[in-house]
Formats: sequence, C-alpha cells, structure tokens
Amino acid sequence: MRKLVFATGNQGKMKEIREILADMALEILSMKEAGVNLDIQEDGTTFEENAVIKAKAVQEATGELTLADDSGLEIDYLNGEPGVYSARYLGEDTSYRIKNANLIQRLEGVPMEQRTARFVCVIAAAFPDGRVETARATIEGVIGYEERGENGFGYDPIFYVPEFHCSTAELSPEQKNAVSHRGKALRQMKEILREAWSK
Ligand code: ITT
Repeated sequence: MRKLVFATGNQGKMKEIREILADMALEILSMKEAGVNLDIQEDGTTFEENAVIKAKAVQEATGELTLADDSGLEIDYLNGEPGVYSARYLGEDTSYRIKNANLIQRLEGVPMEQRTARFVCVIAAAFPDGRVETARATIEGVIGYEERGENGFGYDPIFYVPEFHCSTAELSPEQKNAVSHRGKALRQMKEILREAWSK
C-alpha cells in the first residue's frame, strides 16, 4: 500500500483528512505517527507559501511523500482577517470560544449582507523527487450573530452556509466534507496524486 505523511498537528484537520482520503487505499501517517517533532516556522504571507513550507519540511525529515494543509477564515468586513493568521489570532493558545466571541463582537451592528466570509484551504504535496504541487479551494458563507453547533473545530460555530441554513459546526462530518474548502482541495489533490502515480 502506498504511504504518505500528513504534516499537521491539528487533530480537527487530521480527522477530516482521514475521512476525505478514506477511499484512496493509502497508509496515512500523521506527523506524530511518522515520528516527526519539528517546530516549523510558518513565515509565508500566503496559504500557498505556508502549505509548501510545512510539506517540504516534513518531506525532508521523513523522505516520504508529504501533504500539508494551510487554511483559514477570511472575513471581508475585516479586510480578510484573520486570514493566514487564523490559528494565531489572539494567540495560538487562546480558546476558540474567545476567538469566536471576539470576531462576533467586532461585527456588532454589521448587517448580514456585509458579513460575508470564506474558509480557504491550500493543500501542498511535496514529492520525494523534489516536485511540489498545490491545490486551493474555498467555501463561501457569512459570520453569524451567535455561535452554533458542536461539530467540526476552530471557527466552525460562527461560519454559516446560507444553502444549509446552519453553521458548519451543525453539519455532520459527511455533509461538511462534501462542501468544505478542505474536502474540495483534497479531492483536487487526489487527482494530482492519481496522475503522478499513473506515470
Ligand atoms: P497545522 O499547521 O499543524 O496544520 P494549524 O491549526 O496551525 O495546524 P493553520 O496554520 O493552517 O493550521 O491554521 C488554520 C486555522 O484556520 C485553524 O487553526 C482554524 O482556526 C482555522 N480553520 C481552518 N479550517 C477550518 C475549518 O474547517 N473549520 C474551522 N476552522 C478552520
């Protein structure tokens, strides 16, 4: 069976990634399972740069094909904040209760039509021969007036998808993966991998 390492320390992401790639007959190791304990400096200014930094660092440490996910929430009214700094917004160790409450507060009084936002996900693949590929996808939504739902992770309780009339934290894992930024970017990456393996 083919093997790949996924360069993430985020368990919420890892769970979704395993579900989305489940049909690939792949052995997927988390960074921890691959025995990698690196403190990677995500000093890029774009999702692409940071995804490539993570994938390459772990590829070089393991020698295996490595994928990485760099993602975040862009809120139009806040000029795209928190964006690439989504994990670090208000501090890496600050709870999402506090981060989500803070964002809702910053949008106090802002009408629904100006609360537009999107989740962005870039998946990078670093191949053992040095080649790098990326795939990007988004899901559009709005920032709600309150937190709702217990599923997912991070900013899911404040991100509402108009078509579903609920937050992404109220969707089942299958529903979220079918429409999410991560689901769509990983499905593009599956095609890139299939193509690479067909040669
Ligand atoms: P790794 O770098 O180890 O993968 P991280 O959490 O630091 O983990 P990022 O730098 O890519 O990852 O930050 C992404 C942040 O964006 C994440 O911590 C969440 O706050 C937010 N985010 C991304 N996708 C999300 C989703 O599907 N639902 C909710 N929040 C999400």
